Amino acid sequence: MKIVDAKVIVCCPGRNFVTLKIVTDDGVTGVGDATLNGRELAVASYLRDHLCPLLIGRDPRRIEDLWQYFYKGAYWRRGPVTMSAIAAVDMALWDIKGKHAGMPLYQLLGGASREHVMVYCHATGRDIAETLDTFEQHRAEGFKAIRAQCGVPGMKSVYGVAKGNAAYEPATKDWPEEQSWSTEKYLDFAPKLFAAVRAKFGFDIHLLHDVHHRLTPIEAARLGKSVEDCRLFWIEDPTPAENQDAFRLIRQHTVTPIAVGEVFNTLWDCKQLIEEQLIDYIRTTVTHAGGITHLRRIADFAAIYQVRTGCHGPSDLSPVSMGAALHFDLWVPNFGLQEYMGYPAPALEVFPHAWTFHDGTMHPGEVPGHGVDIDEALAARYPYERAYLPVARLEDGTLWNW
Ligand code: EZ4
Ligand code: CO
Repeated sequence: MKIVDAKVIVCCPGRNFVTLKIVTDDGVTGVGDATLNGRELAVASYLRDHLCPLLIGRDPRRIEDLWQYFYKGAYWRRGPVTMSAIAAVDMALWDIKGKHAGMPLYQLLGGASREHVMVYCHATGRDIAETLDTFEQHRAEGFKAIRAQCGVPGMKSVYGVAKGNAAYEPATKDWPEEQSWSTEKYLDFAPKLFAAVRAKFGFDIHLLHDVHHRLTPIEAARLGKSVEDCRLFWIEDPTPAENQDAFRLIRQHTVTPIAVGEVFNTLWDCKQLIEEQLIDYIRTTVTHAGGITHLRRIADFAAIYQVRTGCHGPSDLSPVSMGAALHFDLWVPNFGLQEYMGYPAPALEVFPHAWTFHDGTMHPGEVPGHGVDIDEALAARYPYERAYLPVARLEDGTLWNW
């Protein structure tokens, strides 16, 4: 059995996605997601120019060996571009293996550990009243866990707040948006938002919040400590995580659970955070952290330290990634929660999928492989459009962490 074709499809059905499609000599195909928001073409080139030529003629069943070949064999290891490209190969090969076996991917991993996968969505608004309204809408849709983000008085634009009635989407066409940030205004306001959610909805629903790397460790400690009574499911990315030591300081001060890792690419990015139990949920994804093969290694390591998974599930990972994530989630013994932001309607048409949503939970379906495909003819009708994530500056113009 041999790989006879490996092609990269870049399309923009509402937003940009990079998809790898691998074809075998017996006509079986597999797809993988390689989308890296705002840097899509770098991964497309890594695949097209460097990995795809090496795939031709290889045995698609040797998933582990191909993973090692592309990771160790490149000499240059890690990084989001490399690991997203390796992930796409890995995801496509697991898809092919599932089709050959006639089994859904979760069965190959060891079978279901639960009946379905709890997912969380986003409530967003320009002020507290609006955020409470969207929180209520999502609760009515059945969600059991909801993330709350809100405009902050005195700040023009804030991470996680949608413009108008559109779903929240951070990337903007052509040029990065510049946002401003005031830690003082945010820290004064955020506890009021959580208190308002608890006052209106009580404690019978999971409440989450994303700080999006904006605080220093001591500021993050103060936030966590000041909202303990609101019993958040987690606060996410309270401070940048390049320096994993930083989380020791936060941990000394607060029992508010912490989720980190959506920008991580390998186990090495989260090793200390997990080993020292400095976090409660690891947010690495099947796309940005090297595919099923590497993500399950991270999860197994995390399990030893009672750290659970909380995979990032933004609209900027394609429905292919969502499918692979849901198979992983259904199997992984130390599952915590899966993010589900949803997709623009054209994206759901371009990527026919077996996964389903019901009453705040999702299921990957029973189709062999990961159950997501790409309609290439339809994808061709949505060509790539250059887009960037925003940048953040302090009020005096200093560049800050977005
Ligand atoms: O900013 O996916 O928790 N979710 C997030 C996302 C990220 C985007 C970046 O591409 O932090 O909204
Ligand atoms: Co986040």
